[in-house]
Amino acid sequence: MADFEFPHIPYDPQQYPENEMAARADSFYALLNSRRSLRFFNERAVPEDLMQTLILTAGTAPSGANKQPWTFCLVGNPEIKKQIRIAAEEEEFASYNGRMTEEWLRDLAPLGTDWRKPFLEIAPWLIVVFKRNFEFDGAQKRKNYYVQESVGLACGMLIAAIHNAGLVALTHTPSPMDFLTKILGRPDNERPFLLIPVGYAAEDATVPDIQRKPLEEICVTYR
Ligand code: IYR
Repeated sequence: MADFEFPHIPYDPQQYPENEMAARADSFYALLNSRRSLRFFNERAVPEDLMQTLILTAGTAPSGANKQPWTFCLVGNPEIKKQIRIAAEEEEFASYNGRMTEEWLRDLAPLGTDWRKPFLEIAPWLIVVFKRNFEFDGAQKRKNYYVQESVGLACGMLIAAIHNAGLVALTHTPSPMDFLTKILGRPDNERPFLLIPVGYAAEDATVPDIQRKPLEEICVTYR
């Protein structure tokens, strides 16, 4: 084995016979293909330790130079959720009533969204994801790398983990979202990335009737 300056340890890869591999790939695809972004939540409580496990799962994502440039704020406090809803609705009202282009509004029409965000109070938990653009090392700033990509990957793993647990989520992006920095008192090296309400689906929840692109449209093969 190569000689490294820093310690390396053996890695024991999980491998499966081809038929088992295909069955696992099919069932994982079926699982993730049944995920939908939900806007209608139930108030039913979700245990905090379960939420922590989901966040640990997100934290397994690869990241630039392994800097793990993310902070997940787990908000269950009703008063803070209310503040977040009020601030988000204020921004969204301005967006839907003048800031967003006609084209953008037309593109969103199939989703049936508007400025109202009641789910920010109804969902038992909000995960507010912050990207860490750099780290403070005393007074010195240390760089993080590929922050956008890294945090995006972690959020993908997070929503997969949420779905796997039988819960629902919305990747919500109120814009602009600097109010989250203020409400949650986050430090200067962090910027809000995504606001993810998590919980059980409302009993009468609906989702837009929209489709995923077929393989031919998303995959180009070079044999
Ligand atoms: N941030 C707004 C608008 C919005 C924008 C996109 I792009 C979406 O995919 C969905 C909504 C909102 O959350 O309603």
